[in-house]
Amino acid sequence: QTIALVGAPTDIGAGHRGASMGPEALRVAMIGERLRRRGFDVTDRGNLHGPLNPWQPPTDGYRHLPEVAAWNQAVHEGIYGELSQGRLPIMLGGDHCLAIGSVSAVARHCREQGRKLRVLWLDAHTDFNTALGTPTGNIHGMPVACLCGNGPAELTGIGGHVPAVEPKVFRQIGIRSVDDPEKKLVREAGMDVFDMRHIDEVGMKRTMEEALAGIDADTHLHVSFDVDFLDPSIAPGVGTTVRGGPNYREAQLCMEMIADTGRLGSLDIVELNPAYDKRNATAKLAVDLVESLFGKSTLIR
Ligand code: DIR
Ligand code: MN
Ligand code: MN
Ligand code: MN
Repeated sequence: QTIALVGAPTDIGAGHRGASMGPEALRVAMIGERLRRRGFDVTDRGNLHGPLNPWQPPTDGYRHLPEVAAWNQAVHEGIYGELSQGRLPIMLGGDHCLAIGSVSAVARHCREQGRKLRVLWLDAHTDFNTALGTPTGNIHGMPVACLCGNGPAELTGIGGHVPAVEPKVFRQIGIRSVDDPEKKLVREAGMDVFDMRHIDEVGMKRTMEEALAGIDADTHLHVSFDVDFLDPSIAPGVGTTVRGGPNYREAQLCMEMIADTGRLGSLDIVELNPAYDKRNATAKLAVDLVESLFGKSTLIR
């Protein structure tokens, strides 16, 4: 199977500038070459295009809603096109608002193919905010809510099926920052959240067994990897660091256990912000972890 790299160079939904440089940082860290060396056929489809970041304050609870919608429409079409061609897309973000476009595309592909969908949301944050509860208006804090139909029509309607997905497709892992109004929404939606306390108490191994339970040969597995999932001591290159995240070995085990399912069908790498990084170290770390996600192991290959 061919892997397609799809760049989405924007920070349109973020609270800090610089995630727009993420795709190039991942290329400089040799993401394509590293996957090729592992035996994959990799094609770099270049970058999608969209509006510049006007850097405006929120309007009615949203920052840059028209621009976020335009970027997500482009991502939806780009990712849907790759899936339709039978390729495994890796979206190189860009901030996490872009998962509205990618996950809605994956959901549409799964509906058409009659396949089940599971989304692993690796993140410090639940990204379940709405215009009413958001402390910032930044739409990168809202993609899961929008995908579940709770958001503005410009975003919930991307892909033409509202809601794009049900909350039950998500397993959120690494969570340690949830805004107060967001907590109630997460509970009401019944979303499966494996927060850092859960990981501390039962360990990453059991957490991943729980998050991957029920995945079978008919399941398309999508991983939405917000780099702020990782502890800031190893991954400083993100705009919104939150202390107390997974360490290198925990993150690697997480990726290895996902690889073992053999069901990975699509991936987002988002929120990487080279403006906050040191010598591209966080991009290199992300690429190491992507190698594990695509099957690198110590004794076999
Ligand atoms: C915060 C930060 N919960 C917000 N969110 C995210 O602005 O909604 N930071 N996703 O990465
Ligand atoms: Mn497919
Ligand atoms: Mn996120
Ligand atoms: Mn986050």
